[in-house]
Amino acid sequence: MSFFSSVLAWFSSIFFAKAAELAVVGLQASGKTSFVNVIGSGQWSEDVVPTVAFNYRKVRKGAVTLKIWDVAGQPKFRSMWERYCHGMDAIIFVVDSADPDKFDTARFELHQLLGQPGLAGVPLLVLGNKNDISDHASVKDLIRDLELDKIQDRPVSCYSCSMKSRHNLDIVLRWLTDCSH
Ligand SMILES: Nc1nc2c(ncn2[C@@H]2O[C@H](COP(=O)(O)OP(=O)(O)O)[C@@H](O)[C@H]2O)c(=O)[nH]1
Ligand SMILES: [Mg+2]
Repeated sequence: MSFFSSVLAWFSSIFFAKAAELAVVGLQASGKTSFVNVIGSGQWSEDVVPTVAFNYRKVRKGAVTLKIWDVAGQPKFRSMWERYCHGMDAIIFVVDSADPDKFDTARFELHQLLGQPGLAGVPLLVLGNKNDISDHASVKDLIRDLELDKIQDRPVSCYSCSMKSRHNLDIVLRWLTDCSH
């Protein structure tokens, strides 16, 4: 890189730097921490330590800084979701798309969260994770089972993806950088 272009890159990193604050919620073992690890460091692991309360991670993607709150999903932590989602640029709701027995609980918790008055309008990204497992639910199934079409007060996107195979992660990352400012 020439001297000029490196000075230019340095300037633009300061003046055009963008950031997004994101809260990642969803039931336990849906893959929230795996998501943050995979987009943060590219690390995939079969055994992730269950999250106690929350993890915070800052990830740089080009000129965009993603500040991510990874909140625990066990029942006793779900009442904290609202607090972490407050003031975020987006809420990321992760669901294990290969575990349909949990869809009812996931739907209940998601709609309970979105019903909080302080969170009106915050964009929602639903990730149907673990699509490397056969018989996973499609985006169409998730829209129906999680009743995503009933959410009218905010932008909603839903992708089928896998942290293990990294399927669709490029689209997800583009969505996240698009909600930065
Ligand atoms: N097959 C498969 N397993 C996954 C995927 N993402 C996460 N897991 C596994 O699911 C389990 C729970 O993941 P974790 O990230 O701790 O979920 P969290 O409780 O939502 O943070 C771990 O054993 C992960 O290795 C995926 O895309 N495919
Ligand atoms: Mg976790």
